[in-house]
Order: sequence, then structure tokens, then C-alpha cells
Amino acid sequence: MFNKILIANRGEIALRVLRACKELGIRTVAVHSTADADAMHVRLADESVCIGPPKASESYLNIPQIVAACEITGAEAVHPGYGFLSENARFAEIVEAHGVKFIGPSAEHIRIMGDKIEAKRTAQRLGIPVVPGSDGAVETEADAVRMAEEIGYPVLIKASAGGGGRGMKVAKTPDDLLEAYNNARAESKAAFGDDAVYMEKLLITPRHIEVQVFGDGKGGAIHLGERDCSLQRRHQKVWEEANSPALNSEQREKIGAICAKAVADLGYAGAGTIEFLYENGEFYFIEMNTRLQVEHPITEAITRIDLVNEQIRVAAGVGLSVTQADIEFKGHAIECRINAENAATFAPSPGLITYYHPPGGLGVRVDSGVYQGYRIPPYYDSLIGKLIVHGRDRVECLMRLRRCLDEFVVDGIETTIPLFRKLIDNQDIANGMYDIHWLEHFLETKPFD
Ligand code: MV4
Repeated sequence: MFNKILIANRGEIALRVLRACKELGIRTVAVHSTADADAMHVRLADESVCIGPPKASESYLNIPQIVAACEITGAEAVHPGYGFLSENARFAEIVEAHGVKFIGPSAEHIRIMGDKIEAKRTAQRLGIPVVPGSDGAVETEADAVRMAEEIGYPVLIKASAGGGGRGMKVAKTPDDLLEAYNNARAESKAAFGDDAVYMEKLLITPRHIEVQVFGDGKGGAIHLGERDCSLQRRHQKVWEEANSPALNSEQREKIGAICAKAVADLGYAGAGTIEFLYENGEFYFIEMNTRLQVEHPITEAITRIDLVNEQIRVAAGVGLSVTQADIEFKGHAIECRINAENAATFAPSPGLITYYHPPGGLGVRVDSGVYQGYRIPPYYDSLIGKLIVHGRDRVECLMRLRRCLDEFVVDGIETTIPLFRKLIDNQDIANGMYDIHWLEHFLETKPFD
């Protein structure tokens, strides 16, 4: 096992990783920008290194500084958390070239999944069901026209270098096609320096369901069920559930087994998430994430498996602590993302937390790096914490979540907690009846007016 791990991240996820390290008896190195000198992950780490000014491009994304911090402290491995350098294949390569283990999959697997055309081709080859669409890139207008006729309108043009919704264009009819196609290419070129695009059938009212997988890097793999992340706003997840209210255990085992087999055949190492759109009982692969995800705690809640512990075990070469047969899905979990934002407008609201009282009790987890007297810096993502609630079933989980939202006090800044108090009173939410567009429609009803 490693003696010392450097955590190349900040905020709640740096703390999350630090906790897993402590439980394994591994010493921790925090890195931080000058804006984060007072952060909880820095306070709790055994050592810390300041790696630059507030701007992420000069600190948390600064590869030479992070590699230098590894060398100075003698860290044997780097955990990248999520965001920042977590899906940067070059970072994984550079770290390993310096004799430091990257806690995550191989640079090659990161690279494949970062190229959305390559990712989809790989998924299909591995037996994962994909959205009907072009076989690879659509290289000319003539090909676009031919493909769209074959697929059937409406179609969606996606950037191969995109992901997370960036650079997507809809063509409802043949009249829209060339504009959508050329705009997608131009925007992709401008945003990513790559104009490769591909085409898919547009699914109208799907859910977003993702399967948590884990590869041992030696041809073995498991799945840990799915998460329903349909409640999003502008491609930002707001509320996630495990299990999905839309699936039964038969469907869960079936898609889970497909994903685990694919990941095993790929020789994948570490945590991964296979994202699907789900409509009319069918799964359609869209992307694979090669990192730990924000919403991983709901999977931990229903499986009682520490995913960061497993990531570290796999990276250290000691293998997973569980087999597929050991994994049971118990009860229901929901995560609410607490952002430092106005709940109605989503305007960022950094600043001083003057009072802080998180909820507690049975089945309640709050992952956050904030504390009373902490000043949220304005430079980073507005996620300041996550409320994760577990119950024996979905009804108990919802009742417990309502209680927790009543208890949660964060003063001095605005947060998204009031939005969750609206959602918990909604009948569609109570029934688990929502798709990827539900939240945006709900917000159009002006719930705070
Ligand atoms: C789609 C789609 C409909 N049809 N693909 C958006 C983010 C990216 N990961 C994939 N996305 C979508 N791909 C086809 N063929 C609709 C979306 C989409 C979406 C997906 C998941 C969660 C929220 C979403 C919101 C709008 C659009």
C-alpha cells in the first residue's frame, strides 16, 4: 500500500479523498492555491504545498507545480478527484513518468473516452447498446444529409471533443441540417480546436442513467448499480438518486452485467461511469467518465462500499475488496448538490459563512469542506457541499431528506437549499416521474415567485 498520497484537488472532494487515505493509514499531502490557504482539506492534511495563485490554470491545473509538489513531499501517488486534471491523459502520463502512480485508469483509456467518437465506437465493440447514429465522424455536408435521412429526423450533431452538452446542435428537419452541422463544426473548432462531429438520433424525453463500474486492471470488473441523474439544469446535475426510480432489479442486473463485462474486456483499471440515455425501456450509451464522480456517495450509501478506498486499492495493486457476488443494493439514496448560488437565479454567491449548522442523524451524510467563519472564494465551482440521505426505501429517503432540508442552516451566503425544499414538495418528484427536461420546465414555472 502507498505511504503517502498527494490530493490534486480542493473543496469537498479533497476532503473526501483525505478521509479515505486516513482510514487506510496513508499520509496525505494537500496542494492549494493562495486563495485556499484556509481550506479544510489543507488544515486536515499531514502536509500542504502552495502551488500558485487563485486562478485554477496557474494552480490546480498547473502540472509542473503538482509534479514538483510530489517530488518535494515524496508522495507515491496522486488522486486527482473530479474536474481539474482528473481526465487529463497527459497529466496521468507525466505523473507516471515521474515515478508517481496516477490513481485512475491508464492514460490510454482516459484518451479513448475523452474522444467521444472513439468512446462510442469502443462501447459498441464491447457490446454496450449505443444511440443510433453515424458510424464515426460525419466529414462532409453530403454525408450529413445522407446520414440524417438514414437515421431519421430529428437528429443531434455532437462534437467529438465535447461532452457534457458542449457543442451540440439539433436539426429537427432537413431544412435545419446544414446550419446545425456547420455551426456544430465551427463551435467545436473554436472551443476545442477540433471540428470532428458525429450524428445521433435525438431522443426526446429520456432519463439520464449512469452505471458505476470498477475495473481491477487485470481483466476483472464489477458494477455497483446505477444512478439517475436526470434532474439537471444547463448540464449541471442538481439532484441524483440511486437506484433509479425507473428501473427494476432485473433491468439493473442486465445493464450492470453488460457494463462490467465491457470494462473487464477493456482491461480498465479503477472507477468509471458509463452514461446512458434511457427511454421506453432501452439504454443508449452516450459517454464514459473515467473519474470518480461528484455523486458517487449515493452509490456508497446503497452498497456500503467506499469507492475511494477501492480506487486506492486498485492503484496500489492489491485489487478490489469485493466481488460482484458481494454487492447488494440496499434501500434508496438521494444527493442534493448544495451550491453557493441564489436558488431562483443560480447567480453565484461566494462570501463569508456566518453561521453553519448541517443536518445529522441516521442515514445522513454531509460532504463539505466549509465551516462557520469560512469565506468561500469566488474563483472556483460553486459546489460547497452535498447532502446525501439514505433510507430503507424511497419513501423513507424522501421523508428523511425533507427533515434534513428543514435542519440545514447556512447563513451569510445564498445556497440552493431552498430549491430542494420546493422539489421535495412536488408530486412528480414524489412519484419519481421526471426526465432530463423536467427540472428546466419546473424552473420555468417560477417556483419562487
Ligand atoms: C443526447 C440527448 C438526446 N438525444 N443525445 C447532453 C449532455 C451530453 N452528455 C449528452 N446530452 C444529450 N445527448 C441524443 N441522441 C439529450 C442530451 C441532453 C441531456 C442528457 C443528459 C442529461 C441532461 C440533458 C439535457 C439536455 C440534453
